[in-house]
Amino acid sequence: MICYLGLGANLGEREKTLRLAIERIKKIRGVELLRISSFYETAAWGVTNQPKFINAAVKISATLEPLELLDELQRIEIEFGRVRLEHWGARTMDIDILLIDGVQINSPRLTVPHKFLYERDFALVPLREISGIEAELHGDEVKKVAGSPMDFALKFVACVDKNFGIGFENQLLFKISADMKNFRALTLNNTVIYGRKTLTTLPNSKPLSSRRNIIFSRTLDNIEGAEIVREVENLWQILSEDEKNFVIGGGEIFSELMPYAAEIYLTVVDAEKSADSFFPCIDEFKLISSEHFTDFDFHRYAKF
Ligand code: A4P
Ligand code: MG
Repeated sequence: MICYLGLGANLGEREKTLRLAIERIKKIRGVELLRISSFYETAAWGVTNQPKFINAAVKISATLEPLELLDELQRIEIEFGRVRLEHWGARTMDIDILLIDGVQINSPRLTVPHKFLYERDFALVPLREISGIEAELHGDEVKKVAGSPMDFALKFVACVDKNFGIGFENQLLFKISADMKNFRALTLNNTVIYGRKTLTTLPNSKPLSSRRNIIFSRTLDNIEGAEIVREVENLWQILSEDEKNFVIGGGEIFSELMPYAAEIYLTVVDAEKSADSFFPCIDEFKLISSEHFTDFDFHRYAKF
């Protein structure tokens, strides 16, 4: 089922809490995180003498039953130390199920759509951003603020075969000079983000020159010419919105960061190869331009 969740926090480090909660939602078994909204600062609705909230929405695909999903989300709320003292009161983290595509529920524990969804701009504004769902707003105070991973506009670059294969036994499938030129032109003087295994596929197994290199590794502590991150959350702490941030592989890093991608530059080679790592599904993206060459195509996609 396709499902939209609303997240809100008005105590503590609100943006950081939201980012961590989104990562936790991504890790629920049977849940795939599909997209994330911007972050919005909103005046408290209901009980109004409390601090402002940061609100956001996410779109997920879930194989769980709705009540199982609610259990998982409530577990996350508890993990984040939410103490429920007062109905509609201040909280470190609140996660509501806003909508489930094609589903209506009216049970003691769960009402879907959420019973106040259409009355609250703090839920509707982020929901509209990621769903294309139209809804009338009420003029509540909802202001876009920095802090969402989407602010970094991650751009993915990959070269794939017809089946979206990208590599085999830690080697790239293709070395096409026009594609390598294109990659260089895109990434030069910008930031490249990749996994430790991808490092071994680079020239001399060294970080790329004339670029800021950020490498995901749980084991290495120090790589000359690169910065190391262990967790996705660390990435948001060191990236800059003023730089162009390219994610360049491999398969695991693409999957891990896919919900946060804004754009994709894909070279699709007219061939079928044996592969053991693949580019993830791009259903959340629309094709915005294509260039055709004899043996391959350059495609550019953006989130729609
Ligand atoms: N429940 C029923 N339907 C749902 C659903 N669709 N999603 C039940 C999640 N839970 C649902 O909610 C109480 C019970 O609702 C849950 O145990 C679940 O079984 P809660 O979140 O535990 O308690 P609550 O949050 O105090 O009550 P409620 O009615 O859920 O409050 P809301 O609607 O979550 O509102 N202002 C701004 N600007 N931004 C906010 O995020 N949030 C609230 C809380 C108030 N004002 C706000 C914000
Ligand atoms: Mg709630």
